[in-house]
Amino acid sequence: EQVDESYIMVKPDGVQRGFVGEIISRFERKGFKLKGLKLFQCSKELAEEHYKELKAKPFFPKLVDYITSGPVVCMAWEGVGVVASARKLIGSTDPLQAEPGTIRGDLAVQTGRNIIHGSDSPENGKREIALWFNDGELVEWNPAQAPWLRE
Ligand code: YYY
Ligand code: MG
Repeated sequence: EQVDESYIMVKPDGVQRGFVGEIISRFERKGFKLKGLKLFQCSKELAEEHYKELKAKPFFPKLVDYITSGPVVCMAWEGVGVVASARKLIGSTDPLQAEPGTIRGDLAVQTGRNIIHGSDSPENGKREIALWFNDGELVEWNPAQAPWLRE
């Protein structure tokens, strides 16, 4: 079983709309392990680096403005299959296509205001966690519930 890491971020609209607790709760309840958490005002440079694969897209400038428009909540989550599972919990990029029960399906209506980010591969999970967190901000710990989650 492959243990990987996902970078999950509540975007500025998710913070402004008061969904921080609800979003953290969905990942906690699933059984993933929180390794890093902070409220953060991101710079234009960091937003551009995070989304560098989308640099050529017409929506890129608006995306960078959106991500820097207010504080975000940065999270590092670890677990078996966490990257793929988090994408399922989050739902489709376009919230109108996202299934009910998913975070975007329940809480958002527009792609440009889709309230949350989740890494799209284990490689990008590692890359994004290294980009958004400093060394001292990530914690190694053993959740007491571990034996009740995995046999
Ligand atoms: O990984 P995910 O966030 O679901 O979608 P991406 O294709 O990586 O795009 C990143 C981000 O860009 C998306 O969450 C909103 C924004 N975006 C947009 O504003 N308009 C699009 N047509 C596509 C993406
Ligand atoms: Mg993406």
